[in-house]
Amino acid sequence: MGYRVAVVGATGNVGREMLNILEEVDFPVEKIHAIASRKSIGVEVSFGDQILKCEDVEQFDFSTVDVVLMSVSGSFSKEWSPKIGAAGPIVIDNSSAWRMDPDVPLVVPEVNPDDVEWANRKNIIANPNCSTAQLVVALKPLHDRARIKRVVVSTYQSVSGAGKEGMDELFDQTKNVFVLGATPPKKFPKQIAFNVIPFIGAFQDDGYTDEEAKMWNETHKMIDPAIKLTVTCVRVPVMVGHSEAVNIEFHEPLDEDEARDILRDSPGLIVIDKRDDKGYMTPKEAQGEFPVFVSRIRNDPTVENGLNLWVVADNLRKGAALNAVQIAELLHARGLIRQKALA
Ligand code: 2RA
Repeated sequence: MGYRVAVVGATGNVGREMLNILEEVDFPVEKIHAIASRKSIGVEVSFGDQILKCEDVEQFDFSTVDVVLMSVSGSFSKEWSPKIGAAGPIVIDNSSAWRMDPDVPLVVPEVNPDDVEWANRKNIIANPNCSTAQLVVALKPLHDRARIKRVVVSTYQSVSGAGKEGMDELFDQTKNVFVLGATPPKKFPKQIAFNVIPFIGAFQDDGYTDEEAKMWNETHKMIDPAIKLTVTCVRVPVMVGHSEAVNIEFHEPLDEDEARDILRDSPGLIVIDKRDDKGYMTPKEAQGEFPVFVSRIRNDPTVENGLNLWVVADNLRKGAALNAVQIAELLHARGLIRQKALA
């Protein structure tokens, strides 16, 4: 016996990964539904050996399931998550719609697992933005030891963060550069093939982008509002895997050796940090993996108690689908999913 689970947005990059990971981690599933918008009704997606046909979100009776994993736009989630939550199941939402709602916990299980305890306020739990998820897994254990004063991050975000259209655009432009000349940008504001774009999301009045603001707002909600964090988010021509160059200043002394030991002992992290060609991680190597990888751990001698890190993860996994499934596992472990399903 297991839970009745629905994945909404099952045909997208992250929705498909949610189905893959539910199966890979052996989450106790009694019945699984792939849900999508009307235009995708009948589209087939796989769940292990099973082929699921997508069902129409408008027609689906959400009171018949226990857990709903959502990978949809913010506007869709704003409309649907409260309705679904009110129908009974707990909603784990991957959009930005609910992350900063004071009545919705924003959770990375390695960082703030106890926040799932108050998820019943709206029956919604938010998944952070991909670039925040991998960052906080690395920051939290260091903050617990030496209290972070300030963080400066530069991201190197893969095109899969912008969905399948982003991946198609990189693929097509790269091919076309050799045969026809590059095709004009559609999904991204400028050519992404053989280029980098220092802009993700939308500009705010202060000159930062909303992608950048998400990183400090979400870090404050999950770890500590006293952490000063500044960031530049950059799109790079990588298919999957976000990387981050992270400079941290602590209140208390913490050197690279102790930081390496702390990170090695922390959940969800793998330290790959040797000073040779195999001693650091790249996004290509992180693709398809569960952990967050930390490399290039170095003292920063230009500030008191400074440290530099290189943090890499699969943005579709830890940055999205895996984190959502880990939240479901956490709810299961704490008995917070409707128990009648397991009776
Ligand atoms: C991106 N962070 O990489 C976004 C996806 N959530 O575009």
